[in-house]
Order: sequence, then structure tokens, then C-alpha cells
Amino acid sequence: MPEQIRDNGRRNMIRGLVGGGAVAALAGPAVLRPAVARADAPAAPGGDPFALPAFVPSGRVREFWIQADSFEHNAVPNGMDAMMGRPYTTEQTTFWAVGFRAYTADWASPLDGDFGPEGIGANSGIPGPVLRAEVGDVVRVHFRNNDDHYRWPHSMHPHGVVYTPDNDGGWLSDDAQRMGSAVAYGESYTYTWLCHPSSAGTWPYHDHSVPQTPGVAGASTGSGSADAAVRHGRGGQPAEQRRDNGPDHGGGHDDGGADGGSNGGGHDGGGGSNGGGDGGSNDTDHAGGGQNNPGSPAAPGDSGAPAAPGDSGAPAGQGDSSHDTMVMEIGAELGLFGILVVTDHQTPSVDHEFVLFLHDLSKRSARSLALPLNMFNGGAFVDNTPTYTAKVGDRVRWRIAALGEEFHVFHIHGHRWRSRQGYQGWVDSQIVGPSTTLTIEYTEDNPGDWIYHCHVTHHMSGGMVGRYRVTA
Ligand SMILES: [Cu+2]
Repeated sequence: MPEQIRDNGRRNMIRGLVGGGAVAALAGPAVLRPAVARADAPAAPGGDPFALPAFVPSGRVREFWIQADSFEHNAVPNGMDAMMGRPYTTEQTTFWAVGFRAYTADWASPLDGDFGPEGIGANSGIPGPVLRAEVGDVVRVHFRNNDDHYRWPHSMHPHGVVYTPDNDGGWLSDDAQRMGSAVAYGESYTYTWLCHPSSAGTWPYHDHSVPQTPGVAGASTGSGSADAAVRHGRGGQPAEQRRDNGPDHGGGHDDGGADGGSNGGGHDGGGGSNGGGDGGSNDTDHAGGGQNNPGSPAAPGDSGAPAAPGDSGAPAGQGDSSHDTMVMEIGAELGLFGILVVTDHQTPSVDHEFVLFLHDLSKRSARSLALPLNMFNGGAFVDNTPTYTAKVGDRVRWRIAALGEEFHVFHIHGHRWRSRQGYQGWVDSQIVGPSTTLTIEYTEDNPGDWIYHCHVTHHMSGGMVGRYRVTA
């Protein structure tokens, strides 16, 4: 068995497991009979050092029924930036979102939220449900597109697990008919992913479907044409639209001008409860976060300006070419993302697992917004972002992922943990960028009312800050 799985045999094995009509056979014990070896067995000793550890089926199939739902979402439901002391109206911070939600079989009814260490989270849509599996498992996701607002095609693209191209969910215009890359509104698709030993960890999953033009009147009909093109095998988008995809993505956000007048206090106007003089800690030891930011559209001098909350973009040319440019992964920007967790026998059990997604949303993509948003789990500013709690002695794990245009520096006040990447020592801040993740573990030792936040200053003032309350 191991020999069959390795090298080319391994690919054949996967193909046999997930390809085409074999899907129905996945649950069959003959295919997935547990092998003798442990599911997380290391690569063969003395073997090819380049070889990945072999996949040894556990015999389990994890089935999920996931739906992309569109809904109006207010990122600041309490109407307040309590760090900077600025109020917002519902209209200023509400947009049409699309999010993944987990359902009972056949998408009959949404699952209840579960914030336990093994839970799916809020299941409110932003982020999507936590998808959990173990090394050796087959993950089978039944995905249905119920985006009845935009009516765009969507997909589910996983990181970290192993899959064939037909289970990738990534769309390209020159391969527009690839299975599962553009699931039309009202339609469904089943993805099958394998949890190899190398899949253990924290991963994002997200929409990776057809790019769309935001903010155009009648967006549903515009996207409908792309949708129909995919469905009818016409290759997706007109050539002149395709051409716009790349250059636009690195360009400025449509951020300019929002809310500029009310920021006089600067960045460290501690809004009362922070207790740490947070703004004052934006010193040079974190400057690397900004420098490690090749993809950021932040303009020179941006950080010195009295930036609008979350003003992450260059002064973009508003109202001109942005109308006819398309946005790649706009579904993910509007909320179609979540975290995939694969555990193995080495994964420590914990008392709390905090699942946190860092993401941004530009006014280019959500034109109803009065300001661009830098969000944690769909919320901006303290008490709209998650408030996490623990008590001294608890074993705590954070699973953190990011998507969007920005690199971030995740920081928790009053706490340290061992870095597993880059510098391998104690840290209290770590860089996380689009599609990368952090898995942070420690035993709680410091009671108090703390905050956690992104340490890129304009992300923090743009919404990426939350509370962390520890009791003795
Ligand atoms: Cu950030």
C-alpha cells in the first residue's frame, strides 16, 4: 500500500479516490479501509527526502453541506469606534455580503453556532464555518450557490489539503469550464479533499471564482452573463475585460476622502478601556510589518496623514476606470472565506480555540460603505469584533488566517507565545499576510482586560482591534 501511494502511485491513488464517478464510492469501506499504519505516519525512513508523507486513509469521510448566502451585513453594529471615539451610522458601515454557512444534509437548515474547541464558530457567514478534519480523513463538501443578491458564480478553494484540479475551485478564463470553479447561482457542486499528514494545521478556504465588476448598476445581470458563459462553455469573459484583471488588482483602493475630518486626535487616542496606551507601542520594532508589505497599495506618506479609518489605499482615481475593471476574488472580499483545521495525534487539546480571520474590504468593492473596513470576523472596532475570554491556567489556541490586500501584524497585549515560523522564539507579535495563517498556543497566565489587534497602525484604527478578557 505505501509503495502504491508514493510518487506517481500517490497521484493515481488520489485520482482513484476523488476522480469522477468514484466519488460515490468514497464512503465504501473497501476504498477507505483503515490501514495498519498510523494515519499520520512520517515519510518512509531512508526514502526519497523530497517525498511527501504518504496518505493513509483513516476510513472517515467528513461531509459538509455548505451554502453561499448573500445578506446585508453591518460591520459596526454598535455604531462606534470605541478606540478612536468616532460614531458611525448603520448606512455608513453596511454592505451586501456573501458568506459560507454550514447546513444540515441537503442544505435543509443552517447549523447552530458552536464556539467550543471543536465547534464550527458562529456560522453567521463571515467567516464561514470552521471545517474540521483529521489527518487521513476525506473531506467532502457539498457546496450550493445561493447568492441571490449578486447572482455571481462562486466556488470553494481550499488550502493545505490535497485535491485534483476538479476539486480546486480556482477559475481561469482560459480554462473556464473546469469543474467546480464557477458554480452558478442556484447550482451545486461536491468537492473532495484529502487530509495528508502534511495537511495538519490551520488553513484558509475561500471563493476563487470568476472575477466581477463591482458597483455597476444591474450587477446581477452583468455577472449573469459571466455565469451563463461558464455554464454554456463559452469561455467566460470578453477579451477586453480579461485584459483588465491583472493591473487593476494592484492598483489603489477607492478609498479617498472618507471621514477625513474627525481624526484630529491621531492614532493613540486611547478610547478609555485599552489600558495599555496602545498607540504608543507602534514603535520601530514593528516597522518590519510595513516593510514586509510588497503588495500594499499604501502610498508614501500615507502613514503620516490623518488617515481615515482603515484608509489602506493610495488616493485612487475615483469614479473613473474602476467602473470597468474587474476584481479577482471579489466573493472572498465580500465574505466568502473560512478556516479549515486539520488535526493529528500531536495536536494538543485546549480549553479554548479562538478562530480569527483578518480581512479588508474596499469601497471599490462595496460602494455602500462610507469608509474602507479592516475587519476581524466581519466586524470592525472593539465590541464589533470578537471578544474572547479565558481564565488563568486555561490552555488557549488561536487559529488565525488572513485574506485581502494587506499584510498584518497580529499582536496580543500582555501575552507571549513561541513562534513556529521565522524567528523560533518568544514573540508577542507576528506577521500574517493573505492566505497565510498563525497557530498560537499558550497557557493563560495574565488576568486582565486586554486587547488584541493588528499592529499596522491604519489597520488598527480602521477596525482591526478586539477585546480579550482574562479572569483569575
Ligand atoms: Cu493589519
